[in-house]
Amino acid sequence: MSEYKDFSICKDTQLTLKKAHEDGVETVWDRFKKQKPRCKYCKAGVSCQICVMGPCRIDPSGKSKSKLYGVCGANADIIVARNLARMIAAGAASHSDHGRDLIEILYKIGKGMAPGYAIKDTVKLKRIAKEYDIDTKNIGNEEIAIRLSKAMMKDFSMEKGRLTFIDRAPKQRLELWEKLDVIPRGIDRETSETMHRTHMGVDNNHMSILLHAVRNSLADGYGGSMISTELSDIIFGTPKPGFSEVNLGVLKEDHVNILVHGHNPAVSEMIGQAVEDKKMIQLAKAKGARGVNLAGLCCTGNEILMRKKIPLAGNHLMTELSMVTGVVESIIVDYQCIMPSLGQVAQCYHTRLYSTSNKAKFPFIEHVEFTPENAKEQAFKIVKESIENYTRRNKDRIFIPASPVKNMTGFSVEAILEILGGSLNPLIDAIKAGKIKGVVGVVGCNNPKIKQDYGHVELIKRLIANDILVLTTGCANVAAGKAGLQMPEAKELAGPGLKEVCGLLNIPPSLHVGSCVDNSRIIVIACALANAIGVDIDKLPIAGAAPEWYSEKALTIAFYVMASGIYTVLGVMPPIGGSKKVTELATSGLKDIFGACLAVEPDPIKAAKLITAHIVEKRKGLGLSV
Ligand code: XCC
Ligand code: SF4
Repeated sequence: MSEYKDFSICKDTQLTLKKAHEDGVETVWDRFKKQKPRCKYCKAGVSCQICVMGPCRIDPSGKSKSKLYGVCGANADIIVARNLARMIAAGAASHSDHGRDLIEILYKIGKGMAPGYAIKDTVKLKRIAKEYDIDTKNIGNEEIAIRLSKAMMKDFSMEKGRLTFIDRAPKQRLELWEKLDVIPRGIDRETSETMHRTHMGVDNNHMSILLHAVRNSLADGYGGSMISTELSDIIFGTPKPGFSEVNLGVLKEDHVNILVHGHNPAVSEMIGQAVEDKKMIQLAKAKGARGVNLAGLCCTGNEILMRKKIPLAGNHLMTELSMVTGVVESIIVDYQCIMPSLGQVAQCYHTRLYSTSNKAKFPFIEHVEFTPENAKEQAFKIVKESIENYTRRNKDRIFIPASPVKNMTGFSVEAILEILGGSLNPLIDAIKAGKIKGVVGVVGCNNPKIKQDYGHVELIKRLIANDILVLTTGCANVAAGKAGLQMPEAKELAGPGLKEVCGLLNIPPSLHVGSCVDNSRIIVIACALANAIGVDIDKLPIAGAAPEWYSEKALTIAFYVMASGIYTVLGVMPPIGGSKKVTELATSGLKDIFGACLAVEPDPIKAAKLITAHIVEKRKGLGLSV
C-alpha cells in the first residue's frame, strides 16, 4: 500500500489503483514510468518538427557548437518561442471551439431547432446582449438569442476587429494592451496567425512571437473561454450556491452509475435530463437497481456540479480508475482531457463507453453523435442502454473505496455578488481591513509528475491559513473538495480574518467557481475589483497558481492571466528551458511589460511562500496593512 502513497494523497485513488494492478489494468502512472527517461531536447523545447528539412534539435546546454541551429538556421530562442506559441494556440483553439459549439446551440435555440435545450437565464441573456449593443426592447428571447449568437460569431472572425468582452478590462490595462498591440482582433484570427507566424520562415523574433502568443491567449481568456462561460449560464442556468459530494464514493453500489466526462455541458446537461425521466427510473428498477446515479469527471463534471449539484467522482487521474470500481455502467465523453486509454481499461470491466462529438473519437469507444437537433434523443438512447448494462455487472469485482466527502459549490460571479449584498464593496472592505489579505485562483489539472492533489491541497491549505481567499476551477477544485476544503466548516483551517468573513457569510475559504473555461469568472472578478478600486489589475493583491497542470489549455490560461497583470505560479516547468531568453522573459522580463510574470515552483509549500510574499508586496503598494 505504501508505494501507492507516492502516487496520490487520496485514499480513494490509492486503493483503486492497487485494485487496478490486481486486476491487471495498466494506468496512466504505469505508462508514465515506461516513458522514462524523457528526451532532454523535447523537455527543454529545443526540438523542432515544424518542417521536413528537420526534425532538428539544438543542444540545450549550448556546449555542442555544431548543434546551435536547425537546418533552416533557427536558434534555440526561435524554436522554443515557436513551440510555446503553438501550445498556447492549441489551448486557445480548444476553449474557443467549445465556445463556438455553444454559440451554435444558442442560435439553434433561437431558431427552434434544438429540442431539449432552452434559455434558462433570460436576465443574463438580456444583460449580455446589451454588452453586444443589441437593443432587446420589443423582441422576444428567441430573437435575442439569434442576434446575440450572430454577434458572437463576429468575435470569432475578422469582421469586428476587436473582442467585445475585452472592454471588461480596466482602462489602464486596455491602454497598455493597445500600446503593445496585443488586443485580440478575432478569436480564430489570432490562433490562425500563430500557426502562420510559426511556419518556417515567418516570424523569427522570439519577442514578437511571444507577444503574439499573449494576444492569442487573451483571445481565449476574454474570448473563447468567456463566451463559453456566459453562454453556458444563459443556456443551462447561472450557478447558485448549494451542496453536493465528491470522490469515488459518490458511486452507488445499488444504483445504475453513469459518468460524464469532458468539458462541454451541452452533452452532460442532456444526460442529466434523461436520468431524471420517470420512465428511465422505472426501467432501472425493473433491472434490479434502486435508481440511476449520475456523476461527473473533470470539467464537464464541474459544470453539472456547479449548476445541478450532481456529485463529482474525480479529476483527471481518476478517470481510468472510475471503471476499476466495477460499478460504472457507462461513461459518456465529449472532448478534451479524455485519455485514449479509457477504451482499453473498459475491456476489463462491463462499462460501456460513448463518444459524442464528431471531433473526438477514441479506440474501443462507441460513437453516438450528438447535435443540437438530436441531443435529447441520443441522451435517452445512451441512458437506456446504460441501464440495461446494469445486469452485466460482475458482483464479485465491485469495489467502492471511500465514503463521499460533502462540498459546497456554485460560486458564479452573480452568486458571489448576491452573497455580498449586490456589490463587491464588502469584499474590498475586507481586503482593505486586512481580514482577507488577498485572493488567489488555484486552478488546473493533475499530472503524474506530481503526487495527485498534493500540489493543490497543500497550496490551498497554506493560502487560507494566511487569510488568502482561494477560488478554484478545473481539477484543482476536485482536490479541494475531496480534502474537505469546500465546506463552510473549513474556515477552521483559515487565518483569523478569513475565518471571520467565512463565518459571517457562511461560505468555505476555498470557493468553487467552475470549470476551466470558468477561469473567465476569476478574470471578471479581477477586472471588477480593479475597476471598483480604480487601479490596474497588477496593483491588486491577487495571484494565480496551476500546481499540477499538464494541458496546453492550462498554459494558455497562465498566459492570459499573466497578461492581465496577475502573477502566476506553475507547478510544472513548461518546455522552454532550452532558451535562456524565453525563460528569463517568462519568469521575470514580462513583469516589466505586463506588471506580472510566471514563476515555476513544484513545491506547494514554497509556492505558497512566493504567493504570500507577492500579496504582501501588492498590499504595501496600495498602502494597506500587511
Ligand atoms: Fe483537463 Fe478541465 Fe486540466 Fe482537468 S483541469 S485536466 S485541462 S479537465 Ni481544466
Ligand atoms: Fe529544422 Fe527549421 Fe524545419 Fe524546424 S523549421 S524542423 S529548425 S529546418
